[in-house]
Amino acid sequence: MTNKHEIAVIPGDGIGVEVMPEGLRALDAACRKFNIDLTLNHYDFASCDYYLKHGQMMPDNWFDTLVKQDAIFFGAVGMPKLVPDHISLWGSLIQFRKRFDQYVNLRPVKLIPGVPSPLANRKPGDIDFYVVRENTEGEYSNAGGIMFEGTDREFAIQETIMTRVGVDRILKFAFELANKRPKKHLTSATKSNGISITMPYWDKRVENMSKDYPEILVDKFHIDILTAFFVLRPHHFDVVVGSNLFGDILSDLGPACTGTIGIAPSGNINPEGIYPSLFEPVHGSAPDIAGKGIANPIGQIWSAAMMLEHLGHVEASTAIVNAFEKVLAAGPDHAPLTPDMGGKGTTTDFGKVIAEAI
Ligand code: GGG
Repeated sequence: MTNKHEIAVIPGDGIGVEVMPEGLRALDAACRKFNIDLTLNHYDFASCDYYLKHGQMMPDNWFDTLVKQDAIFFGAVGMPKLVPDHISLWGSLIQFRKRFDQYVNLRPVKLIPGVPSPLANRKPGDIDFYVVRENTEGEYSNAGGIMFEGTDREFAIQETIMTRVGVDRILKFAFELANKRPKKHLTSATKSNGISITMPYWDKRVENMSKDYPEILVDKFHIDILTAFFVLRPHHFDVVVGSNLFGDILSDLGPACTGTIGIAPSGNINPEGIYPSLFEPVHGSAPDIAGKGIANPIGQIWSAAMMLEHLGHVEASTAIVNAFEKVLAAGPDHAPLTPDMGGKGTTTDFGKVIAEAI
């Protein structure tokens, strides 16, 4: 294992620009402590500012530039008042996920001591699971179009694509993850009563793969009742696997059940390591609070920890997680937590205290 890595740093838009320095501060502290040598390469593209200057979200050579990096550390994308969201997302994050074959979007959901859950009577340990989101196909396909635009016959159509390779590889990742966990429990998100072709296909692939993992308890729920169970019975879950859209929805809802979406991290992973993986907070650019200096930096900091683990530095990763857990446990009276956690701290105050705790 090497301790030298090239990291692309892309803050993006909105609060991405504010939380990124805190992610880097935590990375720096952990790397100093564990003698990890990171070269940070900063890029201003994959942002709406770049789009407004250049008419596209990224330069033509973005792939060749980023493919040489060991990982990509990303903030958030989107300035919907200036650039339509589908243009900014398809011009940046979705390009990374598809072209770098980051087919796993791994999103931990964990109730941390000191962070009050909005759900009644939940304590740390009750909520501790992973959402595994398929990240390169499914509902996020660009296949379709609008016809007869501007006439009474106008219609829009967009296809969902589920390939056997695509479904099987995300399921395999999820089964393997469940197999490593004590509960050995996999839940599949589906909607095969209403979506009558692709979802039964997904169910069939789950059933087929479960034969290779007899020790894993497998259940499946339609997405509507599954979202209700996230709120009513979060302790039920261990590893939850879903399509691109369902995984996206569940991985916002899960962290919301643990107190704030501001703490949730994610890894867009190419498990084979052929291409760089990308680590980013689950939250978006949050234009409503951008520029106020109050964004919670933990989603970015925890994403830094996930990136270090992915690069093979488990101790450094654990040091970051232990540090923010310690600061959170201190509570808003003793640490400068951000307002979403009941504190009065700024993004920077909060980030500095966490870095010091590493
Ligand atoms: N850091 C995550 C981010 O910027 N998300 C923006 C967004 O709209 N994401 C949708 C998606 O992850 O598919």
